[in-house]
Amino acid sequence: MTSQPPPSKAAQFKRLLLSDQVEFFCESHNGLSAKIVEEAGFKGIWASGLTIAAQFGVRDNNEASWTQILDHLEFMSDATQIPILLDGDTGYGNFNNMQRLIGKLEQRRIAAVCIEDKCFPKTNSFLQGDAQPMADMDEFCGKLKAGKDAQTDDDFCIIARIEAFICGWGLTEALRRAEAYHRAGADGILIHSALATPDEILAFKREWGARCPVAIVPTKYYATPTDVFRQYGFSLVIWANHLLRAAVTAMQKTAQIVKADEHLLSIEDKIAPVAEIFRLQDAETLRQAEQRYLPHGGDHLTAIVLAASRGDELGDFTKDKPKTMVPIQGIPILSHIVDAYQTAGIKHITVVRGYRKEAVTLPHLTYVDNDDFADTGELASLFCALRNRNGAFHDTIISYGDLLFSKYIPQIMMQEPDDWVIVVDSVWEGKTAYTRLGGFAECTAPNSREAYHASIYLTQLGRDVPPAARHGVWMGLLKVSAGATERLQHLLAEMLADPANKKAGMARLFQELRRRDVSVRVLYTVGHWLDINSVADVVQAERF
Ligand code: SPV
Ligand code: MG
Repeated sequence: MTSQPPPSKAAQFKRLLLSDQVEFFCESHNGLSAKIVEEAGFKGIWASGLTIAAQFGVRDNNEASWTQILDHLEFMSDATQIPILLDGDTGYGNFNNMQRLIGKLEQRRIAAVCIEDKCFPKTNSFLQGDAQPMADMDEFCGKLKAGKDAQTDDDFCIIARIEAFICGWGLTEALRRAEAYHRAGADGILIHSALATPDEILAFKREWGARCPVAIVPTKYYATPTDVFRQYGFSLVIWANHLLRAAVTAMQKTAQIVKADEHLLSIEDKIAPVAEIFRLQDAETLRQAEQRYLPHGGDHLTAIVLAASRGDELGDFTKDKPKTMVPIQGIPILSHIVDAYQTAGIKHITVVRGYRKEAVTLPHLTYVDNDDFADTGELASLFCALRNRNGAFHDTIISYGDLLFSKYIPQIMMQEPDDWVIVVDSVWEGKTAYTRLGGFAECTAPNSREAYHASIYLTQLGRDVPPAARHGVWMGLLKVSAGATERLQHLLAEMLADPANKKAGMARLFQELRRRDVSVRVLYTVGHWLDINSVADVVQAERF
């Protein structure tokens, strides 16, 4: 079943405008306040000319250019999913400017615009309103028509705002204009009043009836009970400037206190914590995207090297140090491993030590000790590393301390989004050096040219996979996503509670994952690794 895309912002707005109940829009003046309005549960935003001008520090007299307003609106629109009704002043010019405006608003997913019948540059309605000239009615009708003709989305709405009461004209003029604007194609009327009582807007609504939806801005008649607006059948109530005014009071108080105190103690617990700002900015989504798209970011990647065992098979090589410290080409195996991880962008590397732990002292690594190494196995060492982890879980690569591999191996593993990823070498027969074998792997498909493009998964892993089922050899590296690393820790705790698993190796983990139907993604490779298990391997490794 395909899910329906959410309705466009314009469609949402139109639905609200035409709904048979009163709807409430709240002012916002930038991306942050728009988000706050949305989170508060409002279904729509009033992009107020007054408050946008004020947050710029300029007057509500078209001092900010219309393109500056547009740029600003884009932030508000990007930050929210609910429709925005722009207070478009007088349309920033004549019919031609209005047409360009509509095009630009639609591009920015602004749902609707309200234009008022005054002259450019306009003045705020509460500043000597009755001294303000009104626009010529016919010219304003032309502007509305031009706007409606310019819109490409049928749902885009144009609200005609009548300033007849503001400019000292009466009800008759208001109704005459409402009728003309309605005929010119306006989707709704905004009737404005600067009185402290709702008398004018109620008189208007009584006469106008339900010929088209009516919006109001109760800034001055704020004491009127909302039920009155409901009873009169208004469509839209706009709280037009209250967030900016709240912010101004809070900012003034805070600035005065900090200036006087010269310290932050009296305000710190009265203001939003920085974490709240990050939340509003959605820093978390970026963090997750960085994990996905910045393979060299490093900070979110970790590696665990299982290096607790002696490596008896190397004889004298490991008398006074564990296998991971045996030198190859002049430096310990562990240095090669660290080098490969660091080149792949993995900065945090944890090494599980056991045998002759004092000999494992390379710098800039985190060490965790499995002092019970002689009587426990790889899973116990891995559990030690996870349990002693510092802080959050990260994408993690787990590998052995005696394994040489090329840096491209961890790189390709980290790029795979799957929770569990292993690398399988499909060409192993005849290579004696690979005899210890992390285990034979049977996969959902053998390695082939097609396998390169397909998603292949592990079906079983171990030494006892029948020869006919073997698609390759597990190289001894496992990538586990951050979320799965947390699950892995719980799984190991569960498994190790069973004494039978005390000495269990990694193959046992894969059996358990299979039993639980956990998919393990397989990446095929050919070569690029070496498992040091004999003196002969040490010699061969000199050429690796
Ligand atoms: C605005 O919010 O900018 C308005 C409403 O236009 S008013 O300030 O009341 O004119
Ligand atoms: Mg305005």
